[in-house]
Amino acid sequence: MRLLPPRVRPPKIARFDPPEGKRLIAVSDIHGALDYLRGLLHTVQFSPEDTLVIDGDLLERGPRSLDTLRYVMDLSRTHRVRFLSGNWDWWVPILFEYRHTDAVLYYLLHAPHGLLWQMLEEMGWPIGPDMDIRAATLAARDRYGAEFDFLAAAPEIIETEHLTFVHGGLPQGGPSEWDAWQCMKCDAFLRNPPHFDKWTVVGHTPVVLYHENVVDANPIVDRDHRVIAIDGGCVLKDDGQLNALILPHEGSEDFSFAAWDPFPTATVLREQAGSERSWYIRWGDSAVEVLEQGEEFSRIRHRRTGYEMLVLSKYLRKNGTVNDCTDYVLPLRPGDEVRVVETTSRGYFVKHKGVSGWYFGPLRLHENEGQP
Ligand SMILES: [Mn+2]
Repeated sequence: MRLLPPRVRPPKIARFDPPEGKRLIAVSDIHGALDYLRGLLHTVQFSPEDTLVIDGDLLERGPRSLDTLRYVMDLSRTHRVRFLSGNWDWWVPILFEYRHTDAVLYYLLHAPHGLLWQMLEEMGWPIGPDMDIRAATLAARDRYGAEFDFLAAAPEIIETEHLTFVHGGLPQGGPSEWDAWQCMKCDAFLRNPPHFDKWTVVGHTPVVLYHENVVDANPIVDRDHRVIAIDGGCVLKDDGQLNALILPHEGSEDFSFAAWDPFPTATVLREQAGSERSWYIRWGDSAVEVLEQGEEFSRIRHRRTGYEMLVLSKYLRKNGTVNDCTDYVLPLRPGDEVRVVETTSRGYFVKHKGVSGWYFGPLRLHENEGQP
């Protein structure tokens, strides 16, 4: 959602003191992927003893924004849940304060699965280029008052004694200079963060984008600047995952992580040496020249770097770019567990401990894997 003024208003900052000695779990960028959220909460055995902080971008881009919002609202009645707003959750200001009707209509017509789209569809309100978007949003507000109130109540920043949670990042300067939208939209915060006394936990920028040669979706802990970036790229990246940052209690620096993705698990049966050289072509820097077009794989040259690799032909786009991909070959040993993202005639594209790459040996797929 764009078209906001460069400065909107100061962020709402909520102070929160979690109970002592209880786990603190942070998740970000769920993006309407309810199955990832449920899977991850099951994986970490989330219980009423714990606190869950949702670090923004609960909604949009994924398939089930309205269901995901309702799930979190229900969850917060029985569990300790704190939700702060990301740039994709800011429906209330955008619809009812700034009234960006043209942008909202454009978005509705081009992203037919977001929160407002799902509300209107549930209401039976016809969506089309000639619709009265103002009337539609007011009708949605009448019908979905509880949902909009929940979103409107979200701060942009949550502070505990030792931690600051914010979706994008904190701009230079102090709270009086911060702007709510910039806090949510601060891109690639980890490239140049200020130093903070408190730990700052951010999402927004998928952590894979901070790496050059490998696709590594694990959270990044920058101990010098005291920043932790946790966005595992769920929904946005085909091989993405939903990460959880887990603190045994507020104030602990004994960080651990868990992740969930929907891919089947398999066991590696043959040793494989990792590649010494690899490249990760990613969104925003993905212009390629096709050197040899094949049915399943094509040889391409990355235009900016001249790097050549094989990519799945289905990843080639008509506009001369390519879906995120890598030629990295994972170092693996027999017995390693991997998650299988793609099965091809050359081998498997898999994830091992959050790192994506190729494996060319045999696998044993696990059966009867229970999905939560
Ligand atoms: Mn975001």
